[in-house]
Amino acid sequence: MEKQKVLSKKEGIDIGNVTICEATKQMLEKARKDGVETAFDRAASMRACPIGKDSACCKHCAMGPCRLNAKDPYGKVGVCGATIDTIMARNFARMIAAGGAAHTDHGMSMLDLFREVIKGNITDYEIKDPIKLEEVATSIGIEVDGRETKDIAMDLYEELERTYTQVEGEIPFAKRVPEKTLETWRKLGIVPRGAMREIMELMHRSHMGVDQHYENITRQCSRTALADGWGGSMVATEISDILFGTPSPVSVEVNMGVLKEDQVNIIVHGHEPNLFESMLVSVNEPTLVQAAKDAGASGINLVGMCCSGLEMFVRHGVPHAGNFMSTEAVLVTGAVDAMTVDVQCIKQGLAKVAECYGTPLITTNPRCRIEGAQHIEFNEHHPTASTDEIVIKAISRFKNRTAKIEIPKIVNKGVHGFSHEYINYMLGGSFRASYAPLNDNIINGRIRGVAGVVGCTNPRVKQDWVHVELVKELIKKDVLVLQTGCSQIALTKAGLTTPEAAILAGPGLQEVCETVGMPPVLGIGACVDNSRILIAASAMVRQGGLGDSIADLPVAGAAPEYMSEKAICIGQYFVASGVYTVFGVTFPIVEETKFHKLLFEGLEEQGLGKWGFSPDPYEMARMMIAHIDKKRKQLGIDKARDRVLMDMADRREMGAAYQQA
Ligand code: SF4
Ligand code: MSK
Repeated sequence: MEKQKVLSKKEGIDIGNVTICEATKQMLEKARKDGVETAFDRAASMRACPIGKDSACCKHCAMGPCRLNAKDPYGKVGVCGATIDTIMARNFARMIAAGGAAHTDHGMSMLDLFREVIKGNITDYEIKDPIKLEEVATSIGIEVDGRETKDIAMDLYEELERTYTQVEGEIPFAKRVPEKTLETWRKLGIVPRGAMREIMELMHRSHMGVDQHYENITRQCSRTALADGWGGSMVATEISDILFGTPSPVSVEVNMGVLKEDQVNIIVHGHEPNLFESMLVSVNEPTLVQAAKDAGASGINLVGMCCSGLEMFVRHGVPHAGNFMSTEAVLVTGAVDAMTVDVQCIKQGLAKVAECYGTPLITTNPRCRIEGAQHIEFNEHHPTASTDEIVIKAISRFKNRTAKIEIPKIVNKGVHGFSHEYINYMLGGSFRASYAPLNDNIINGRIRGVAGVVGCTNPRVKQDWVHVELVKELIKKDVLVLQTGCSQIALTKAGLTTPEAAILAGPGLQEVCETVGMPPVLGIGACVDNSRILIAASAMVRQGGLGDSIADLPVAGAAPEYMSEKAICIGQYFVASGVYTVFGVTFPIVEETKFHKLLFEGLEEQGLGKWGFSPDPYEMARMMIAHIDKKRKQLGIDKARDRVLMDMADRREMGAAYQQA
């Protein structure tokens, strides 16, 4: 095994302090013994650049790079004269362009697949959820009554293609936006056109010498981010549901203990469900199962990681080995016989760790190749050709395993798969599916409000800890939590995604959870599925009683351990949709500047949401709850909550008095 640089004890990380994930800790200990480096080590040995961290530098042209002073932000300008506000806004814009491009490109791939399936050019996939197809079509004005599924699907494809290519006008899913929210967007000129146009314009405007007013740049940031949230990402989610099935609650196993020493372990990591769906077919192919047995394995064990894993466990109950910061650590088990990746959040460092343990790291998407990894291109026209080949490689690695195997014996269970459709059904029942019970319970105060807690893990903070502490605080204060992305894996490992976790919730939320039989923390999908939260928020507005726009709702969002540009784009589309959104870790802006004031206050004054920042989970919870309470007050429902809480206390007192008697 090739040794890597081992950090000296002095430089080395304090393993007990970089993560609360016990399995990851165990593997970091093993990695240290094996002389293998991970992102935790690199983060500790590489201090974040203080100027870059504040976004106070610009390298948009060769007159620079120009570095401004965050401590005296207006004391200096770039060579071209660009101010700190212009420089920060342009940097922010480019993060949104890149983050939005990632999810919209993924959505476009799903739409390409959909088109080829409808045309009959791809036969390995089919429309699994025709009811959802009709619902989505109806939501954007496509006639469905008495029509063939194929005809509806073709019309839907043609309409949704505009999400990407539309040059003028409003994208199709703008029809789903609550009227008052849409009115605000129209007034501000931020209703998105096609994502390609918005991203192209944002890149143009952030070029040297173009848009040099931070307010104008921010408007295009919002428009581009909305083209992702209500466009590319929403298409990705809806088409994935139509093709692969709409999730409904399923109990899943999470953590590294899902690996099996006596089986061929294959991990799929990335974001696109089509690769994973095909992998599921290949691992069940009788000849391959037999080949695994012939190699001495008792079977083939397919496991997910990161968002690919989330797509698959909500649809098929496939076990999940861990979130973003555990992807290198899982290879250290020595038990992974192949790790297959497609796009997004795939650390280049995986190649070195995989090499150390003799695990084939296999890239499959033409967009993502990694030096040192093998490439087996996934072709949707013959999907199992490549996934079969990957399984064969994994079997061969199993047969020739040389790495010492150590699998942490930790498995946690959670219930996930709360799609918008299922929440609707769960609350209202099959005959009158509706959001009325949710709104009623918010109005009567049992549920204080709703929070979306989403996003990545990041080695700059203790892995999972900020997510878990924040969510515990929120549910304790009767805030129902919706989750997407890597965050929900952190919460499952902490035992908070089971109905039994209701006991940790405040009395009002606990009562609702127990009545419905749901967890206080609802995992709803991958990071691209934040669109489900937007749809749920729109349904709450339409249901009535909680105001006329998303900005009126007693809701808040957070990405406590974010790391990706996708997260910044998601944050901006939540803010532009009307949601107060708090980020942790770090925020790429100098405080006390005009651009900071605009994002953290000004956007709310325009009728949108606003940004917040705190690295501390308790402060973050306090900020979110204060916002929820402010919205309750504006809606005139703050008194109802006081009454309910009094009722609960009274009830407890009465119970105690009864027992004493
Ligand atoms: Fe410097 Fe202006 Fe060029 Fe940026 S665009 S590198 S601030 S000269
Ligand atoms: S995978 S963007 S680390 S949530 Fe979607 Fe996880 Fe964040 Fe990637």
